[in-house]
Amino acid sequence: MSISLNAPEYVRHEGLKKWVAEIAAKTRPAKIVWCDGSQEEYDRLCAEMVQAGMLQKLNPAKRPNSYLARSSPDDVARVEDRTFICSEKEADAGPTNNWIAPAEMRAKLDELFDGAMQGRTLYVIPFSMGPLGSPIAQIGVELSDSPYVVVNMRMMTRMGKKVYDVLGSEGEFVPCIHTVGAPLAAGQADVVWPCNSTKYIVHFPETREIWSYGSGYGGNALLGKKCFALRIASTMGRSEADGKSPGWLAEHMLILGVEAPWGKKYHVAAAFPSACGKTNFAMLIPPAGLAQQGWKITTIGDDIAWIKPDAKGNLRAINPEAGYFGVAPGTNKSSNYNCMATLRQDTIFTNVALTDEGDVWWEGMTKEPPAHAIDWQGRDWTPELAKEKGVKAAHPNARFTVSATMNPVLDPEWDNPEGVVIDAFIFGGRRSTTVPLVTEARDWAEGVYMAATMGSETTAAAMGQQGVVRRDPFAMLPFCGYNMAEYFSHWLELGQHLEASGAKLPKIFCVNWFRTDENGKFVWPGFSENTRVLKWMLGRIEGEAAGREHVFGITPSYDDLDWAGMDFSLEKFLTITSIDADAWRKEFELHSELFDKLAAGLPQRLLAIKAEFEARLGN
Ligand code: SAT
Ligand code: MN
Repeated sequence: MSISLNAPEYVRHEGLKKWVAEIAAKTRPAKIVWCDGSQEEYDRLCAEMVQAGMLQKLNPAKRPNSYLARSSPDDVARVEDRTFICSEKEADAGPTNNWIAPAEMRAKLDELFDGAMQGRTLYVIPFSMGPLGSPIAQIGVELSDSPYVVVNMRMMTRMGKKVYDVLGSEGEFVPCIHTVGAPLAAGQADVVWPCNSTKYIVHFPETREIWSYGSGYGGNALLGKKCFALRIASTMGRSEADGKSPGWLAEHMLILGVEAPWGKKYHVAAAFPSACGKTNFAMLIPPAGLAQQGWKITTIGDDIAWIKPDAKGNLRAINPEAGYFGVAPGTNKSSNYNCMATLRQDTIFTNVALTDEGDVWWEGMTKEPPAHAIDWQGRDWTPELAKEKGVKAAHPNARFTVSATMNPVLDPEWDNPEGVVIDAFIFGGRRSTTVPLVTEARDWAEGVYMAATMGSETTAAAMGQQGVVRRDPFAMLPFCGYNMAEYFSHWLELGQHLEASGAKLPKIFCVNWFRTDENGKFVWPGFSENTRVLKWMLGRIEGEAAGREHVFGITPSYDDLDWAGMDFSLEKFLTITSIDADAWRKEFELHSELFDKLAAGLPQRLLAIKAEFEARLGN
């Protein structure tokens, strides 16, 4: 029995309709719903999920129009070992991606998706990554059997009916197919968070397709985010590079605006691995000492940037997303005041704790924990239980989903289809040792080297062991859709291309907020105080701030940072800026390991830079 396609008449794209019909024939849902992105639709789906027990409405007096979702305990983060780049050639995926031959993967997907949506609704979710109609934006359509995905995509992307106007009858779109992989037999009761212990997150870069099976969580299921806006988009940006055009970049970067007291506005894009504070940095409030001078920071994006050179050779960036899917634990009024304000209403929380008042709570939200709460798995929780058994109220990767328009410091340019001109790039990892607070690269290529060799201690954003240092080039290790060695070339070539055309390239900086003392405590207070580092960077761009050269770049001396209103001793400063030669010798060995792994296609320029650094370090 074939089900009715039911396409609304405003959908004029025959190719799209044909594809939806094909996927429906394969997955056999009970019905098809074409999402229009309206408030009514959002409210209706939320109400249905409340009815089904998948969402809980929070106390409207405490948290208006907000909901709590609890995932299955084994579906709480991205699954990197189940993520595949299925390029025709294995070498094109490169040694840092999981690869399976496309034909083999297609056979597997055929089997998995056969009847996978039985008993469920197939939602057709049209979305634009980037402002509708922007020359940098791209369109996607996700077919999903999860209403949770629909409501999250509505906040995370420009989703709905208006996308069809841009798509027209022949426009290009990236097809994204998602199922939780839990078909329902007739009369079978649903579980609260359907998913499957088998998971596949699959990308076909040549045909620009995404297939996701078995998970309902975050980056595994909201396919506009990491799958499209990073893995597929990075391959698009690379493939558009030829002799004439340098192509473009899809990066794991926040974008912020900084207003300097001298009346100039700057834009900075910064890459940090997942759960290393991108959202906090993007919503920074300058500390009083600097705010008084007139420093102001506004948010353009908190996770992903698409960056394209304009006709003048300026790098222009847009935030392809329209909302934030941020880490809740650790967020509070002093770590991120603006974020707490953003989350006051209209938010979906996933895997946080529920208080007795019907509000949310997570570790680090308030100094005093509630005396009792329901934890992220629906069990009773008390501070005693936390103390005695180490039970967490919220999952460490608990998230909030909220629309960007709720952010009180949203930059007025955030939705500008032309994007904003980037003045500086920042790369940062989570390193308790070795890497100093801030380093300016002497030139573009040395900056690419620093970004390429970045290491970071792993976090709860991905399944697997936490706290181990792994190389995370450009914070893109899990997100680059093609060979990482070629990605380095792409960055180097883009710089060369722009330099040759006479454009002024953004400066590149490397930061580390996470150095610890002998007791394992963070030395640098971070958060607002990071504005001091930003101020130094912009001073460098203007040729106003001083710095001193060391082995692999330029760092500020104590007096080069503005300490207005902050008490931070020279001794502490030295702890977080010291460069230990032995530690760096070991660090360079780890760079070698990465370069050995990426040897096929690795730009020789990076090896030459490494040799120079090592020579400067001496033996
Ligand atoms: O799960 S997501 O990929 O959306 C979030 C993250 O890991 O950065
Ligand atoms: Mn991210």
